[in-house]
Amino acid sequence: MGIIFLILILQIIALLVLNNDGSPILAFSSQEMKSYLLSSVTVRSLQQTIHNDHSIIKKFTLIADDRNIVKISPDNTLHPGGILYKAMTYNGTIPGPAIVVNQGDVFQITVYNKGDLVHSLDLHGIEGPSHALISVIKPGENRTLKAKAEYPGVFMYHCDGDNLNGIWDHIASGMYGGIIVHPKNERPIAKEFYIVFGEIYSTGINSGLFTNTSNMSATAASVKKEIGSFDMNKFLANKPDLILTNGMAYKYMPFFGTISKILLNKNAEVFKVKPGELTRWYIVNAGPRGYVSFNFASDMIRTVHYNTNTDINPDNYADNNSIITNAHPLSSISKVYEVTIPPGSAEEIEAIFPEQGSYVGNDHDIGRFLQGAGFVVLATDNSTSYDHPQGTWISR
Ligand SMILES: [Cu+2]
Repeated sequence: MGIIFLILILQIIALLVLNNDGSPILAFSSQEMKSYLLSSVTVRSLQQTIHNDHSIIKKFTLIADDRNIVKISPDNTLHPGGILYKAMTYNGTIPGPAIVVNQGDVFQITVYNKGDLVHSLDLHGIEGPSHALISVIKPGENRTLKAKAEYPGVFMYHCDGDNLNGIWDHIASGMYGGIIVHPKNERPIAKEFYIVFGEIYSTGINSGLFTNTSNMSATAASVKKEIGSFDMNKFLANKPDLILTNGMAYKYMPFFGTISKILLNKNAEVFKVKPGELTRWYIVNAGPRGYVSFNFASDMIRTVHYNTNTDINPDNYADNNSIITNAHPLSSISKVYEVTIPPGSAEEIEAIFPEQGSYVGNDHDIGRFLQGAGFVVLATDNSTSYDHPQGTWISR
């Protein structure tokens, strides 16, 4: 009894740590609500429906909005004063929350549109428009989709604008996130993290690095705070200003340089792991245009792909279990240095950081790295199970 109580308290502490403002909160399923009943932070959006046949539907809520001003670069040497952007968001943050289900779960997502524009939802990893898409939600309205999580892995979700009209700026302005489907045949326990890359094309950034507006010699004091919004010309030219990691460039990168330092983020959080422990990273590339050449500097990685071969008699689709019974992890035995993640795609990656020290998860397109696409991983014996940066913890 004492141990159960202790575990409950630890879970609640982890939950509270992860759910203050500013960064993505996790979408909690109704099943997890049972464990976290004492937390008032997330209970509001959690519901559970038990049907006559005892099946449970997990319910998630997303609030679409297009009026949030977010900080997409901290005040640093490259962008004195920092950079603000008029974002479009699910649940108020870039990215939206990680939606976490188990393979075989039936779940539903209700999207409330609290914004001024038409929004929508497009779930990757789900088959059939009636399950994967909500194409139009007018301001003030809400719509719900229901789906079954057949395929394990990590996938992107995003806004399609008004039935694809505006999909470009709705994604580029932040309406995206990841859906994680834990496999029935689970991989070994690992410390897990949620990371989403995304590009920014802003009208508020006129002269590249070392400035945030038009003044090349800008200082934090002299810079005029200009709130940017989506820049169609930069988007068409494929010239992003920044590459965000979980909603901000340089969010987890304190500096470049040892002898000659470039300050990137004096408040940077870093990812902590124990040397030798198995870690698992759910990495989404929201794009909307560029590829991510992902690697951990000074470590090797292993990608996890699942056997989703459904080359079976379509008649078997009536039988819930027959579709995926042969699903099992096909993790490649071999390790690689780098993996390409196309826009709109995602990868489940495992890594063991063999010795103490700093590692850097990054996009090896170095131009994009300079624009913010990196994060520091610190391997230290002082790491614990619940010391994730805010919003990067994955629920079970
Ligand atoms: Cu939208």
